[in-house]
Amino acid sequence: SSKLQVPEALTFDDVLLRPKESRVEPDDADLSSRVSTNVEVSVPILSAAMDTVTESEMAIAMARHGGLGVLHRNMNIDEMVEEIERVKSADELVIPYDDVVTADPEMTVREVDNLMAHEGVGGAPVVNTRGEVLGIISSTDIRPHLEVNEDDPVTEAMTDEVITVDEGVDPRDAFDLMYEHKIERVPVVDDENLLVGLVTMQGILQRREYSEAVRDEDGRLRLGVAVSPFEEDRAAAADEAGADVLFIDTAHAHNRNVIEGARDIKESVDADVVVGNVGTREAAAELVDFADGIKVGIGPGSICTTRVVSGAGMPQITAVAQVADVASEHDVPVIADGGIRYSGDAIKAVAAGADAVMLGSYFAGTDEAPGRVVTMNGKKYKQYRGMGSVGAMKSGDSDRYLKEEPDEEEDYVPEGVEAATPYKGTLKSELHQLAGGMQSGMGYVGAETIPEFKERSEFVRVSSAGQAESHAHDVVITDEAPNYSPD
Ligand code: RVP
Repeated sequence: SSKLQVPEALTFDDVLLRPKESRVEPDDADLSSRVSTNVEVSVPILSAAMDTVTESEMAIAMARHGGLGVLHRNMNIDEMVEEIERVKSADELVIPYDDVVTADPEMTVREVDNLMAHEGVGGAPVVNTRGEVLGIISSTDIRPHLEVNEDDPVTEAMTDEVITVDEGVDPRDAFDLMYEHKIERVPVVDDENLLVGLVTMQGILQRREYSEAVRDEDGRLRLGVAVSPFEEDRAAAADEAGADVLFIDTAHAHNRNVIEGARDIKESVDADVVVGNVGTREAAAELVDFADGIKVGIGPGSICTTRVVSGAGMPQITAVAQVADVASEHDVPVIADGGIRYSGDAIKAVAAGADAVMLGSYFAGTDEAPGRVVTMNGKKYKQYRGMGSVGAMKSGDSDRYLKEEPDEEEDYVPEGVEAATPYKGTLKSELHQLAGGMQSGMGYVGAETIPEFKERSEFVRVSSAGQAESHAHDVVITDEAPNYSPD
């Protein structure tokens, strides 16, 4: 029967990169790539749109370290807008007027001191009710050894010859000015000397520290935001709030209604629109003419039970390769989403044709992921759950899996589980291992850039004996490695 002439589909453990002659040292391998038509990243890595993985804290850390966080959508639209604004304003050079802590000239030194301590700032412009800058006060002006009395008006203690900069200041000029005058903060004023914002040395230094950071044209951190194909108002609000990429977030995007919804959204927003998930050539062919990126993964996720529950899915290396065959002809970026356990899996996904990879479980155990650390049997864990699990569906939108909210808990048909993942410390060190392993892979293949690597890499097929040989074997591991744990 033709039903039994079945094509083979492969996943990460079925293949290895064929080593090739190389002049590339891993440190010199350049991981920069793009996640969508207009959004470039320094490392081709995204954190998953899951409520135990990406909220603003994760998105800020991902963008600062060169990748991209994708905000989940198990929150209402107002919360989403706040989260987006948190990311977009995190590294803003000029703190906008509304966010600047200012002192009132009527206040006493003590009151200003308390205010600054309470707000966690080291200084404040003193402005009158018109918003005019009268002076600037810093905690060093009111140290106890100085000759100021706590009950004196703040105008006695402040510096009244204030160095200010004009609106639209070049950050470098502000830095030079602060350096030259040994000052920590400079008010930004308009032509009537009214305060419009504040530039701080701390903000400038922070920006220098994150040289790999992924930023928009205005220097703000970039982020992605997951939206449903059926909620145009959410998409519009995310776009308006400054989302750089909208991720049309479904478990099966090769669906007429999803494609129509995604198209409508694409036509109405400025942000790039990535559509997913898919896992076949035909699905990719439907998306290439309007999507800014295609996300691949039907069932590979660590917490995903789609393949077992529904009997449908596509092993991830084959899924990525098939989609990339079509997408590359139309110059549409491909993101491999799910199933990545090790850095080697991530670079194999790129070899199969992905421009970037998305991970959930790998990051769920870090400090920046939502949720707290719990201890079980003396080991530390963090919660990690599928967005199609009962718990996640109950606490938010269940339409990722195109299901109606049932009346009774036992009526849910979940396609994900609720789990715990080992606690891992900072995102920075996890990303360092992941990116470092990917660079190693590029070194073995002799490719200096991601496009070159995609071109040059070749797979060999691995038997189960070969697979066993790949892992640590015939030994008892005595010390934990930062990038490997057998499972
Ligand atoms: P992983 O990195 O293997 O943990 O996989 C994360 C991916 O799994 C997500 O980006 C998403 O595509 C998918 N996912 C999320 N929830 C579920 C589910 O409940 N089935 N699957």
